[in-house]
Amino acid sequence: MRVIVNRHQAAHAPPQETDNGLPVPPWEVPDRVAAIRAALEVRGGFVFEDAPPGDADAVTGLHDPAYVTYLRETGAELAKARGAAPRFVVPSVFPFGPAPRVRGGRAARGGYCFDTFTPITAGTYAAALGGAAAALRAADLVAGGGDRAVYVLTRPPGHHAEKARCGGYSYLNNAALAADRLSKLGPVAVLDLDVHHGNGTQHLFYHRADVLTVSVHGDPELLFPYFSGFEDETGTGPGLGFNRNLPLPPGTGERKYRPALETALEVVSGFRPAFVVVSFGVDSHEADPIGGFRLPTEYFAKMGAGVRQSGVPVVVVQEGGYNCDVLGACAAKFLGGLEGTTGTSA
Ligand code: SP5
Ligand code: ZN
Repeated sequence: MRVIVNRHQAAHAPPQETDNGLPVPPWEVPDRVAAIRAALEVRGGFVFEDAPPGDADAVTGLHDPAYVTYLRETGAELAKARGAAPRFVVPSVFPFGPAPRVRGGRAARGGYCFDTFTPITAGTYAAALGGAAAALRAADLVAGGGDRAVYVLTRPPGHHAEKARCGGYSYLNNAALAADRLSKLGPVAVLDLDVHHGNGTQHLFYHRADVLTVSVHGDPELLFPYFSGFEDETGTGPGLGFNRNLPLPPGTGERKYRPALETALEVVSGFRPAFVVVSFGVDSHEADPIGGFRLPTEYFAKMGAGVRQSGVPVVVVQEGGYNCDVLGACAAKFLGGLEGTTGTSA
């Protein structure tokens, strides 16, 4: 299987995230990608390819051009920082209300971001754009018919990023960009298996019938992103009926996950997609520090095998997963199941 690598991923390495107002060490770190790559190299059968150079014009079809400019220019400003000047920006205010005014940088920080977990650094734009380029390259490979499955090994993640807002460690929505490109060729299903709801992906396609979005995740009443991912969110306008959320309680293990995944896969198959894009997270693993689910490593092979049953070309995009000791094994299991080289049916 081909693995498209984002060579710029390590340029994004915020020194902290902010949780309930307190600075804490970041969970979303460059070592995550290194750990996965090392495990895939040991297992063998993967061909690693660098993504082509990123291109802002390739992301502004889905993302707001002004937001993309904001990411680029904020990073360029931070690159000039000297001495005691801050090395990242994070919002302190979130412009809300009937007519929020966003005149300057401090308001823009909160206008273009929905949480305090997602700092912008000097290297964020390069890393995020590299991930987008990797996802688009993977889409082109499966579109070309030569590859049945391509894995996008990247960070920062993407599935929480909306049209004009970062959040949840996500800046550009890699999976959504791949899905949007593939949607020019036929119907696309996005299956989100990260433990957190893919609110950004849902948001980007909520009004569209040509891209189905299906997500299995922790109940947002109790888990990030808290404001999105409930069962009654089903799409709007022409997109009504083309969004499906399957929230599950904290502590979910294989017994509760399996029927939800089966339902998700049935919904995907019923849509008769030409392509499937998987937002893949390992934060549903029992050893993840923030997910709260209890899936064992072996189960990831069954997840991959389940996706294989769709029978259509698949782009797998790496999203979350924060225990570097298990990331590689789980990714290898999932991709093995997807290829049909390991695992049994879900
Ligand atoms: C892509 C992705 O997985 N984004 C997830 C963003 C979650 N951010 C909130 C993290 C809050 C961590 N709280 C720590 C509790 C530790 N027991
Ligand atoms: Zn996640």
